[in-house]
Amino acid sequence: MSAQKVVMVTGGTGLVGKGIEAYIQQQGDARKDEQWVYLRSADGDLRSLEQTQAIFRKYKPTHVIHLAARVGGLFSNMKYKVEFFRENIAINDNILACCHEFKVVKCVSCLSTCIFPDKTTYPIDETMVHNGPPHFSNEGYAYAKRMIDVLSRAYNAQHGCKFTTVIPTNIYGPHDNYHLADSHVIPGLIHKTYNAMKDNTDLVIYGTGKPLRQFVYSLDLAKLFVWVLDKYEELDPIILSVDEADEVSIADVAHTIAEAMNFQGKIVFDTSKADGQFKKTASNKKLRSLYPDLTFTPMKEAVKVSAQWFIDNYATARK
Ligand code: NAP
Ligand code: GFB
Repeated sequence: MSAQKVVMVTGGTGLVGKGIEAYIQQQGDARKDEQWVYLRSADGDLRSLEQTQAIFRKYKPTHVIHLAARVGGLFSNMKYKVEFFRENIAINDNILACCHEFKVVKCVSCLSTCIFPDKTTYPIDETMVHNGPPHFSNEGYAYAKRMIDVLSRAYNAQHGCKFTTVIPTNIYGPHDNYHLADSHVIPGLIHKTYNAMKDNTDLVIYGTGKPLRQFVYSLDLAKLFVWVLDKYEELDPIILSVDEADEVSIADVAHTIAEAMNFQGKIVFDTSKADGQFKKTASNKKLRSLYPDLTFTPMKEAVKVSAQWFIDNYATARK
C-alpha cells in the first residue's frame, strides 16, 4: 500500500493558501485519499530551521506547495528591503533544505512577475528571470525570490530533487491583506474606498494611475497551483497569469473597484507618491500550451466578490 499523499501548503492561511483550501474543499471525494495541511505562522516560524524541521517531522509531507513569505505591495517593499530579503531568504532556504532532508516527492515554490528584469523586452517569458536587475523598488524581495529558482535547480542537479517554481502575476481575492500602507493595490484601494464611503471623503489613488498590471483572481490561481502540483513535470518556472490583452491600468482598476462598491465620490490621484514599475507584461503562452482550456473569472465579477468579502469580514480582515 503506497504511503498516503500528504500535501503541506506553507503560508496556508494567506490570500493564495485560502484560495487553494477552497478549491480542494470543492474537489471533495476526488481527493479523499490525500491529506492537505495548511500552515500558519503559529505552527512555527519558518525563518527558524529548527522550527521548520519540527513541522516536517510532525506532518511528514510527501508534497509541498511553498507559499509562505514576507509579502507586500510596492510601498512596503520600498520601505523594508532588508526584511524582505532576509526573511524570504531564510524561509526559502529552510523549506527547500527540509524538502530534501525529509524526502519530499515534489515541491512547488512561488516566485512573482515583479522579479523579472526592469529593463527588458515584452512580453516577458520564463527564460528571462535572471537577464538583468529587477526594478529597484522591490530588489530585496526579487533577489530572494530569484534564489528559489537557483536553489531548486541546484537541489535537482545535486540530489535529483523534484523542486519546481511558478511565477504568478499580481494576485487579489478574499482573505487578502488589506493593510493601507503594506498591501497590494487592489486590497489597498478596496480598503480606501470603504473608508471614503464611510467618511464621505475623496478616494485617493497613489501615483499617476498610468502603470499597467495583469491581475489574477486567487480562486483561479488556486486551480492552476493544484494543476502544477499534479501535472507539471518541468523544473523550469512557469508563469501563471491572465493574457497580455487583460492588462489594465491602475486608473482602470480604481474605477472598477469604485463601481463594484458603488462609490459615488471623487477619485483623485496623488502624484507625489511612487508609480513603481510602469509595466511587467508577462506571457502565459507556455501555460496555455500545456493547459488548453484555461479560463479566468471576469475581473469585474472577481473584484466585486473581493470587495464584498472585505465588507462582510471587516472585523477580522488583515488591515
Ligand atoms: P499572504 O496573504 O501575506 O500570506 C503569507 C503567508 O505566509 C501567511 O499564511 C503567513 O502566515 C505566512 N508566513 C509569513 N511569514 C512566515 C513565517 N516567518 N513563518 C511561517 N509562515 C509565515 O501572501 P500571499 O499573497 O498569499 O502570497 C503567497 C505567495 O504568493 C508568496 O510566496 C508571495 O510571494 C507570492 N505572490 C504573491 C502575489 C500577490 O500579489 N499577493 C503576487 C505574486 C506572488 P500568517 O498569516 O499566520 O502570519
Ligand atoms: O500592488 P502594488 O502595490 O505593487 O501596485 P506592484 C502598485 C501600483 O499601484 C503603483 C499604485 O503604481 C502604485 O502607485 N497604487 C495606487 C497603489 N494606489 C495604491 C495604493 O493605495 N496601494 C498600493 N499598494 N498601490 C509589487 C511588488 O509591485 O508586485 C511586490 O513590489 C509583489 O514585490 C507584487 O511582487 C506582486 O505591482 O507595483
